[in-house]
Amino acid sequence: MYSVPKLEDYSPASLDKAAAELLSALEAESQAAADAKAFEEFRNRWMARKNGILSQINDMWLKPAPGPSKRDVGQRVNALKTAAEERINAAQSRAAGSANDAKLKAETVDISLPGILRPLGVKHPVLRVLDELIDVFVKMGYSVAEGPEVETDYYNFEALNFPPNHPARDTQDTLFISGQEKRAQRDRLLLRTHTSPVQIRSMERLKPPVRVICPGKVFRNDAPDATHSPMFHQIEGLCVDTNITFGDLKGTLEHAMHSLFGSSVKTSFRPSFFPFTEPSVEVSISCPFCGGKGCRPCKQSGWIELLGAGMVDPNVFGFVNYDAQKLSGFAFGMGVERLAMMKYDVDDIQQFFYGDMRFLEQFA
Ligand code: FA5
Repeated sequence: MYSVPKLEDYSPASLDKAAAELLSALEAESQAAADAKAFEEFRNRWMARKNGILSQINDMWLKPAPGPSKRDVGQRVNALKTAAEERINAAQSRAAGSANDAKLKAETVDISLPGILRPLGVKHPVLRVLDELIDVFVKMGYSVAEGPEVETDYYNFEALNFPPNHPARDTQDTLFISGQEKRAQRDRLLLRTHTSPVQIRSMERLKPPVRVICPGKVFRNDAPDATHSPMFHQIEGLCVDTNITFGDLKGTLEHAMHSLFGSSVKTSFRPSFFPFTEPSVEVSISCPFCGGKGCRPCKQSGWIELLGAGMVDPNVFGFVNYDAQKLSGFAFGMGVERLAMMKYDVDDIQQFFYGDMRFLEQFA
């Protein structure tokens, strides 16, 4: 590395030689100072007040020069200082440029790279079936009504004509809210076991004729298995008017099942019992997988039971001050998960609640 020599000879020729050596060292070091750190070192080595090369030539060349040579040495030292400043400025812009280049390079966006694919969310299969059914009934002139998931005993049981000791009121089926003992039986809170309370709430709110569907979550103290879940969805239907007959119920449910499963499915109505409908029925559809021949989903019977329904019991009209002499109506309640299981050939109801992406992605 260059170091400033002591001058023995102050003749113009040897002054020029010493100046030329210094210039070429300056040039080489300036070129080598490629980044900010190297530039800093380079500048300090040449410009530092104490012991920088430019100070050294002042002290070692100019100060000791004999009187007659002072002018020659001074001119060269000044020229060298000017040259050094130029090289330092040039090196500074090169170093800044390289820092800028590095910054730009780091920030470069490669627009030829494929983008990050963000998976789009889709409707959950249960909500899909729910919305599809709502659509079918809205087209038939029904409106949508909702009710609370935490219900009173009155709406969930009493106004629906459940006698005081009906087994459905038992803690075996119903999830009661604790600490309700001080309240009257009818005001005690529970998680609704079906969407039927919304029938009562709707009739309290509306004058007949009434056509409502009531979708929502319901809760039962059922142990989870392939067809039971402690939380599931129901969609309730209620139609009240003058001259509503069982034929209207059959026609309405047949139309809904055809819309959901295709026009080739058949419906079957078998007698059943619900306290709030009389007569009551269990409705099954012919198995959409085997067409009624018998297969695994329909347990070889050719039929799949989907919902409960019936004609509104006149006692229920009594609770909402509807005139049971003039009015008649039908109601039904479907388990939405069970419908979704049929529609999408899902053999375990729990799949709807695991949140397993491998299952859910099939509906994307
Ligand atoms: C009822 O809940 C009546 N409220 C239905 C009704 C409404 C009848 C209006 C008459 C008039 P049920 O307990 O059968 O009925 O339940 C209705 C449907 O809910 C069943 O057909 C089934 O599809 C579904 N379901 C019942 N329990 C469960 C469960 N633990 N998990 C998933 N789905 C269930």
